[in-house]
Amino acid sequence: MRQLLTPSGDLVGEAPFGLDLCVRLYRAMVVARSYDRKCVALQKQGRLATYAPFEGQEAAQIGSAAALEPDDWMVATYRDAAAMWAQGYPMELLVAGRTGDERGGSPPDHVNVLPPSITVGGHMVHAVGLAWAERLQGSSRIAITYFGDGATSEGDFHEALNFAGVYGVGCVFFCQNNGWAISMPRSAQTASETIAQKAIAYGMPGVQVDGNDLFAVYEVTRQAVERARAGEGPTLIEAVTYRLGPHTTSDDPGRYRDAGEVEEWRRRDPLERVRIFLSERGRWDPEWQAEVEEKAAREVERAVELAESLPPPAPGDVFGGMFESPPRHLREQQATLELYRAAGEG
Ligand SMILES: Cc1ncc(C[n+]2csc(CCOP(=O)(O)OP(=O)(O)O)c2C)c(N)n1
Repeated sequence: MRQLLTPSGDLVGEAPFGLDLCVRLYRAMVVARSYDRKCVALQKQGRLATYAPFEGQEAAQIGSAAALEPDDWMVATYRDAAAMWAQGYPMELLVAGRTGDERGGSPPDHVNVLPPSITVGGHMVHAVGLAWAERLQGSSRIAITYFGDGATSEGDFHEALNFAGVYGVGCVFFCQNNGWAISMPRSAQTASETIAQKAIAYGMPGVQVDGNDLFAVYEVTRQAVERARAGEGPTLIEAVTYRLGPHTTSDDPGRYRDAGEVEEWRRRDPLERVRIFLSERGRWDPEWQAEVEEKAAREVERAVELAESLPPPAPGDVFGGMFESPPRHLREQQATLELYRAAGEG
């Protein structure tokens, strides 16, 4: 397993970036954590629908997204808000999406990030299609897709990797192995020793990385992205990390996993090791931390205010989010709704 920064903050290889980028990415991880905790609180207040927290996975998401170009494609899941935000998805739309507002699923045109997939695994084939389409059009844009350990048991995972392997598609498969798929432990998910080794069967490199190590995640993703952009084909990355919180705000992990396991992973906090690294190089102190946290909280607060100040969607808007030309059954339902509304107004 590739590791560059140990849980105690020791650098055991060459840093893949300088201190300035390290500081920027640390700030981004603080914003991500602030966003995540805020969303959990908003859900408890009834201001969001179900929310899937990613606490513990910040390095996996921020480190990998940092290895992309701003217009590369990203196709991710309900748990990947940090990666999506880092790739340009407006935070207020991420929040709006979690209130159930369809407008949260329509990022601005220049943002090459698809709305989050709730269907486990189904989105990976879309990422392969996007990367393949870019190649056919002679562009050097690549795609990255995020998914969990549970998604590797879906047929779509195998179809996506197989197609990408056969056609040498420029797609990076980024698995966040966070130990659990709801209550299903990784050990019961697959008999493979690692998820990374599944790559062998599809004729592509597979790499296992410490997913709580910002440095190593950035390094391996950068290499995979460069390979993809050079036309050398796909890579499967297994980032070994941990979901510190519940599967979603409707889940009680105390019913299926040991509190000791969670404590053990808390000691491998992805933010803490970068904090120690920066501190030892004179780039961190408690006042600076307080300022970084305050700025992060303000950014999150602003996004929440924007999301909550959107005028309420009209009932008929629900028909507008999916099709350019809605199919007949939706047109019929829309007409029925209009009849009811007309009757109500009359
Ligand atoms: C096709 C499909 N099957 C089942 C579900 C219900 N479901 C939602 S999340 C989840 C577990 C996914 O685990 P994993 O892929 O490891 O990702 P994680 O939630 O841990 O990030 C399941 C089974 C779903 N959303 N889609």
